[in-house]
Amino acid sequence: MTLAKADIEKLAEHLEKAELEAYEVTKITDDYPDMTMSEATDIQWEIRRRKEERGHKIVGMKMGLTSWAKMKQMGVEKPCYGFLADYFSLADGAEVPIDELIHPKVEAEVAFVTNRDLSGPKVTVDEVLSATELVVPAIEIIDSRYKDFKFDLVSVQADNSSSTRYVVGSRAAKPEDFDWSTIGVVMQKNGKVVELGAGASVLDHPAASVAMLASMLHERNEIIPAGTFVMTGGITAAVLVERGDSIIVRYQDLGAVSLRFV
Ligand code: 0L1
Ligand code: MG
Repeated sequence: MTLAKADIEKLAEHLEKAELEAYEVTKITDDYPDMTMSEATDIQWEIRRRKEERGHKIVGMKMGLTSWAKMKQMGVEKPCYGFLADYFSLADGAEVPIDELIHPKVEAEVAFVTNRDLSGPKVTVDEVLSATELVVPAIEIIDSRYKDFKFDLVSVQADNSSSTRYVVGSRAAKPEDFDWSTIGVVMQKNGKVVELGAGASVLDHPAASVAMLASMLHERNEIIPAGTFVMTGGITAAVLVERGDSIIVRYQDLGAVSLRFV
């Protein structure tokens, strides 16, 4: 299928409006069943362009659906990626106004900050680690614009991989400080443990997620520039939250990160 530029622009506006005004839409492949992943990515990059045109900064990237648990939960077979805009960032302990969101879920993640460009289809875990300045614990809030979180990989890639907000913890580590595949996380909701996991849930090693992002960007002749903040994907399954819920995620040797939905 070849989507016209006008269709890409129209679909980007449609999905971004749903994000900004916090309402659900049906998945876009219902109307465009032959849409390709590359066209979906064009829509995502058009949403990004629209935000930059209005003065927002892009402050990082995220990988999504990087664990078998998440792929199974959402019924897809491959990861996707998205961008993080400046207004997505929240402080640790923040109160999140739930009315700004549709049906948010939270995920425990680790994020990498790079110090060298990463590019090409075959970046390795070791190359990612040697190009990493810091690793930080983080919580991602995702909020698919699609009704009931029902989508396929193409629709979700167009919808900026459900990106909406994120929070980073106050403790950072060097890449060599831990084995990131065995780092443990425990998520509590309202004081009860709801999810737990280890770094290897993310493509066997969270750095493999950064390598996969480099490879997906390479398909568009893009790279991960030095200094990029990359959320590597949920170590745990995503947990639905409602007004009044408190979330705390404890990371092995890296402290805790928390949020409350108001
Ligand atoms: O960050 C994620 O893993 C989410 C990617 C998009 C799929 C979803 O909304 O669950
Ligand atoms: Mg995520």
